[in-house]
Order: sequence, then C-alpha cells, then structure tokens
Amino acid sequence: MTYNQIEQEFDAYSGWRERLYSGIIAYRDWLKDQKLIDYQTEQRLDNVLYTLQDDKLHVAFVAEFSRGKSELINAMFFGDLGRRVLPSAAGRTTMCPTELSYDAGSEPSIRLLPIETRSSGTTIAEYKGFAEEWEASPLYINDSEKMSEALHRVTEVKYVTQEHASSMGLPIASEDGTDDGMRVRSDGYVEIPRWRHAIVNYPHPFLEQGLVILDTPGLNALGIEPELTLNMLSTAQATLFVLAADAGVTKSDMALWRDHLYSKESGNAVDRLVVLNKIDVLWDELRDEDALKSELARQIGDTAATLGVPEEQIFPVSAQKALLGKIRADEELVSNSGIVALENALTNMVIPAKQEIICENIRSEVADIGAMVGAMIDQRFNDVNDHIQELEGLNTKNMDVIEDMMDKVRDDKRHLEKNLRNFQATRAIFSRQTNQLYAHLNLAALDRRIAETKKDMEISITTPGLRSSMLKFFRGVDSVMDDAAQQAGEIQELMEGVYRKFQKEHGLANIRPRRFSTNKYQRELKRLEERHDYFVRGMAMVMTEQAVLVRKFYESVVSKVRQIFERANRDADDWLRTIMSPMESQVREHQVQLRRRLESIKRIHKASDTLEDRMAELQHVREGVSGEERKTTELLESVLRNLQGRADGEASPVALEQTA
Ligand SMILES: Nc1nc2c(ncn2[C@@H]2O[C@H](COP(=O)(O)OP(=O)(O)OP(=O)(O)O)[C@@H](O)[C@H]2O)c(=O)[nH]1
Ligand SMILES: [Mg+2]
Repeated sequence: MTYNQIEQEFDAYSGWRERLYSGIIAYRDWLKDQKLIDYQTEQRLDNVLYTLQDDKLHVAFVAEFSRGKSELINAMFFGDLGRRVLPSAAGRTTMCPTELSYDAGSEPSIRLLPIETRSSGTTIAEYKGFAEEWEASPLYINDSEKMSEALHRVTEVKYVTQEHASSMGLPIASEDGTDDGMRVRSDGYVEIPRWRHAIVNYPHPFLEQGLVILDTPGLNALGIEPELTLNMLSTAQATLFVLAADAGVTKSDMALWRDHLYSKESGNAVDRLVVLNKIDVLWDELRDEDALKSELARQIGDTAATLGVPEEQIFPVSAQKALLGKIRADEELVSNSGIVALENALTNMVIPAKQEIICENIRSEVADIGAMVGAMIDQRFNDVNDHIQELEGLNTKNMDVIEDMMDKVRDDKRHLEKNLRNFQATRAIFSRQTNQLYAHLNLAALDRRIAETKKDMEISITTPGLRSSMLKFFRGVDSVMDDAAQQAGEIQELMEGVYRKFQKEHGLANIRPRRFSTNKYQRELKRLEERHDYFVRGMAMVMTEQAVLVRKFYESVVSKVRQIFERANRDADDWLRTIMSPMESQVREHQVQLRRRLESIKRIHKASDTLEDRMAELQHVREGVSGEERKTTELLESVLRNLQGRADGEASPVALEQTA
C-alpha cells in the first residue's frame, strides 16, 4: 500500500478523540462514586460525551464541470480501493451534489432525492429526516461492478419541458450556449438532473471516523441550491476549489469563485484550498524539465493574482496520475502527481479546525464542572476542619461548653432551614423572569415575524427591496436576542444573590451559577446575514427565475434561523434546570454535615464516645478528602491536557501527543 498521510493524521486524530472520551468517562464515573456531582451535572458531562461522539468533519469540493473534482476525491480518499469509486468522465458527469459519509447504524447504500422535491419548498436538510422520500439502493461493497453501477446513478438525467424545469427553479441555458443553465435539446426538451441530492453510506475508514465529503456538480449547483452555499459550504471545515491547468481560470470559474467562495469578510478565504488540477497535461506538452517548471510557476502566479489568494494556497496536482499511482502502488507517480502536498495541507487545515471547534465547545463546560467539584471538595475540607477545631476546644470535658456548642450547631441548622424556606419564596420571582425569557425566545413569535417578512418580500420585486426587508428581519431577530440576553442577565443576578447569601451566612464554598450567553447565536445570525446579503447582491446579476429562487433561498435562511432559536430554547431550558443545582448540592451536603456534627457532640456529651476516638475518626475522614482531591485533580488534568493547545495558538493536541 502506498504511504498515506491522510490516514496517519486521521488515526492520530481518532486516537486523540478516544483519549478525550475515555478520560471524561473516567472523570464522570469517579465523581459519581464520590457523590461529588448531582444528576444534572452528570447529564452535562454526558452531553459533552455526546458532542464528541457525534463529530463530523466536512470537506467540500467545488468547481465548474469537468475540472476533475470527482477524480480528485477518488485519488485522495479512495486510492487504496484499487479502482475508481465516483464516476468521472468527460463532459458533465456528476449531476447532483453527492455526500459521502458513513453511518454505522444503516446498511451501505446510496440514497437519492428526486429533483421534483425542489417544488415543495422543503430543504434537503429537512428531507434527511424523511427516509421514504429518498430512493435507496443497497451498495454491494465487495462487488466493484455493482458498486460503480449504483454510484453511476448520480449521473442520471431526465428530459422535461421548459415550463416544468422553470417551475422547479432550474435555470435554462441561453441560446448562445453559456453553461449556466440546463441545456435545451433540438426538440425543445430540457436536460435536467434526475436527482436533487445523493447520500452515499459507505464503510470506508475515513468516513467511519467522521469524514463527510461533498462532491458538487459543475452545473451551477451552488446557484440553484442556495442551501449548499449557505449551509453545507459554510459549515465545512475546508472547501477545495478545483481549476484545470488545460482550461486556466475561465470567466465561469471566476464567477463561481467570486459569487460563492471568495469572502472578503474572512480575509482571503482562509478555509479554501485552490487546486490546479490536470498538470499532467503540461507533462505531455513540455518534455523539458525547466520549461515545465517555469510554465507551472507562471500558471500558479497568474491564478493567485486572479483569485486574490497567496501562491501557497494553490496546489498543482494531477488527480488522474495520483489515482493511477495509488492503484499501481507506483510511488514515483504518486509523488510527481503533487497529491501529497495537497493531502497534507488539507489534513493540516481540517483536523486542527475540527479540534478547535470540539475544544471550544467543551473546554468551558469541563472547566466549569471542574471548578464546581473543586468547591465541593473545599467545602468537605471546611466541614471536617471546623469539626476538628470544635472538638479540640473540648479538652476540658466541661458540660456547659458542650451544651453551648450543641446550641450553636442547632442554631446553624435552624438558620439554614429558615434560609431554605425564604429561598422557596424567591422561586416565584424566578419563575416569572423565566417566563419572560421564554417569551423572548418564543418560536411562534419568530414564525409570525417570518410570515411578515415573507409578505414584505413578496411585494418587493427589486433586489434592493428584497435586501432591505431581509436586513430588517435580521435586525429584528438580533434585537430579540438582545432582549433575551438582558433577561438572562437579570435571572443570573437574582440567582447570584441567592448563592451569595447562602455562602456568606453558612460559610459555603464560593461557587457561582452558570451563565447563559446569547453571543454564539448572535454570531451565527450575523454570519448568516453576511453570507446571505452577499448572495442576494450576487443574485441580480446571474439569476433569471428570481421569484422562485428567492423563495427557496429564503426558506433555507429561515430554517437556519429557526434552528438557532430552537437551540437557544433548548440551551435556556438546560440552563434554567441546572442553575440551582450546584448550590442545592452544596446546601444538601452542608445539612448532612451539621447533622453529623450535632450527633457526634451529643455522643460525647452522653459519654458514649471518647474524644480521642472521635478525633481519630475525623483525621481519617480528612485524609479521605485529601485522597479524593488528589484523584479528582489528576483525572481532570488529564482531560484538560487533551483540550489544551489550540486555544493558545500552539500546536494541535494531536501534534503535541505525537512529539511527546
Ligand atoms: N489529464 C487529466 N485529466 C483529468 C484529471 N483529472 C480528471 N481528469 C479528466 O477530466 C474529466 C472530468 O473529470 P471529473 O472528475 O468527472 O470532473 P468533475 O469536476 O467531477 O466534473 P462534473 O462532475 O461534470 O462536474 C474526466 O475525463 C477525467 O478523466 C487529471 O489530473 N489529468
Ligand atoms: Mg464529478
């Protein structure tokens, strides 16, 4: 087998994920055993584990038709299979966006969504939830003939009338033959893709580890299906834009790049790699090594200048030779194909980006739980130390002193109970404020806003008109989020007051309630707005069937905004459900301690226990808490070590692990 960089990096990445996963399980189980966490906190840790498990890495391939996207995917990911997996041929080949991934829960298969579903106004993401809408065929992975037959279905087309094509929002090619639309045959029928989307469930090692590859057709797919640009490309950890050395950067390549891939906002498209494919064409033309080198350098320079990216971001390769080289295990051919540098660049981009996201998502959660557990342990120390001190003052077995002491503990206990009753009264205010928070995040209200905006949009026929009603919509939802943030702040303050009171009056450890921030939703809304504004501005230039497209596009934005709100609601639920729990477990533990202290003083009082015995026992308890602390710190540190690195701009955790 040929040396495969991607495979190694993926293995390292999976290893890292496994370590993190099992570290968190060990930590959680230990905390449970020691009763250091309550049920809610345990669930928070389970959620962290779930985030880790459900972890996909998206890589998208985008280009005009025939630049070699499918061939490149074959070469990069399936070279070890000894044959071509995705169909790749001259002319338009891939007719529908094709997602390659693996879900162990279902059989290997190819699922196809009929093109007619475009008329329904439902997004591809939503269709994923409805298995019966897709046409599924099994994938016989050990029979290469049957397998390529099945995969060939992504090339299927059908012929319909122009009206029918237009009603589905499919643009028709102009008579001068520009390639932006569906081709009209001499009999007047239009050739359109038979499928809108394909999902291939294929048990390949990379896919098993969570890689999701998106192959797009060079059929103005991005213009036709806004969801691809807005959702799939924007969530991809990397996008490869493919050009062909024999074609150069054509006008339509440029339009694709400018309209869908290049983004001023994110600098010079940092998560994009540009591939200059088919360099073998030059090998044939230019036999002379020097001439070849300078021609390549010239093409790279030109491409970089035209696209506005640094030269280092452009990778000259030959997908065809790379695939051939891998199939034949011809290392020299693989090396000449340039594929290794591209594979390295991709893994260096995708894996750290994914790790960064994972770390970002769980780091603060783990640290937060760690701090809470630390405070619980401190409190255990305090309780036992207080008790030891108490008994140390008892060396004279003065009955009065003992009785005083009992009174004091009893007072403490009563005081705590009273505070608990007062706290119940706070609950009424809490639930009122909670209702207000839910009112801001209310989905029905969002739906009303959506309906209003839609009405606005339907009456505005100009692009600026559309733009302004969409911007108004975004401003509206942003200010709703602001209101929600403010309300959450008030709840937070109320709860902090409660925490402070208990902590101050009962000497409890300083734990603060968890925060609820709307920042991440607002950031997502902002990004959505930017992408979407960019899209609308580009639209007037290229689109003909504006009304249909706006509707489709709009639906995809709306579903995304709705998802953000749904998530905010779920997170708020979670937050409100658990905001009290750290303090409740603190108080519960303190109550138990008070009862224990009272009991032990009573026994000394009744002389059924000697002071020495009690002291020895307490020393033993204290040692127990010390041991508990050591082990807890150890387990937490092992988790945090796996989460470090990326945030401070150091090497990725995977790289750290390898050099260690
Ligand atoms: N010489 C040469 N030909 C290549 C190379 N890569 C792909 N091709 C050829 O280019 C043609 C198009 O390749 P595809 O992989 O189908 O291109 P695509 O970008 O997927 O095209 P669509 O699916 O139609 O959008 C095929 O005939 C390939 O054999 C390469 O590196 N060198
Ligand atoms: Mg293709």
